[in-house]
Amino acid sequence: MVEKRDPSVRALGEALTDRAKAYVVGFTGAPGTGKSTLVDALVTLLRKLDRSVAVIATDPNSSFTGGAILGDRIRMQRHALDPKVFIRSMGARGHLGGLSLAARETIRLLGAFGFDPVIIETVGVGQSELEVAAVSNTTVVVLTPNLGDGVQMIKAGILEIADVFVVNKADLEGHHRAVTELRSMLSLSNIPGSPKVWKPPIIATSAARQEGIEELWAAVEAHRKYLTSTGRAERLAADRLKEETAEVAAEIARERVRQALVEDPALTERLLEKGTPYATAEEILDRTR
Ligand SMILES: Nc1nc2c(ncn2[C@@H]2O[C@H](COP(=O)(O)OP(=O)(O)OP(=O)(O)O)[C@@H](O)[C@H]2O)c(=O)[nH]1
Ligand SMILES: [Mg+2]
Repeated sequence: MVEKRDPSVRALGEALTDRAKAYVVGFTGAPGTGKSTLVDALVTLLRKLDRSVAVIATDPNSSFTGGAILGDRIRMQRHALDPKVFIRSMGARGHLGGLSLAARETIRLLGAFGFDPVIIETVGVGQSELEVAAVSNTTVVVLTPNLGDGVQMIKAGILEIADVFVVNKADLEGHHRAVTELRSMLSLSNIPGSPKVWKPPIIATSAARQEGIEELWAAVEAHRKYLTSTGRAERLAADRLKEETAEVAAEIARERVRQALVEDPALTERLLEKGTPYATAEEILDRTR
């Protein structure tokens, strides 16, 4: 229903606002770095801790099916029959603002249903890593030993969104060098950490061998504490609600404009005469509903 933007979702969401809110952990990184394997390993750990976990796997390049998503399903299949694990693949195409609107709504509902944390995995192409950071409380950026030429391989902007770095595939050659390179890069770009300033830790994992996963979860928990103790958590939540409001408003406005242009041929005629959209857009938005 959320994915179809079904109108009843609104009432459902509004009825559930008093319920628990999920902590959202986003995983992003280049294709094949091991995000799905890592999430699967983390789910295994969280189930040992008796937590209910939801996983949303998004693929910005597909609507509802796709190779990567099918792969995720298969990789996480050992949790598929566990009632305390919810796994959902969501395509991002077709939603205004990429994955954000439907994902935010889904996160809200999953939190109300008692899933905590909600984990989001996205392939790091285009804008998707920024989108995942926009809905996550803790953003985990996943890298691998074969960083290529190091610095150049790490896309601009990715350093800023990372709350935790994972260098996965620790079982592969070149792992130490990769960690060292990343560490020196971060020390160049970062102010030293303090209780007021979060310094993203670098966690070495081998998802395939279920190694380093406790350390990864400890880093996420530490970041969660940091957000709460500094008051950033509240500010972030407020900023996100404002941003979501803007997105919802845009969705409503777009729908109204489209409908007016279909229903009012005179309007379309004037629009075509003018040849530019601004005045007509304003005219429609200015109309009382
Ligand atoms: N050697 C090694 N291989 C790993 C490790 N973790 C994952 N892999 C392998 O890396 C490949 C990609 O893993 P995925 O988990 O699908 O990676 P992903 O980042 O989710 O990939 P996309 O969703 O396509 O972006 C698979 O063949 C995994 O088995 C690891 O710790 N060590
Ligand atoms: Mg994956």
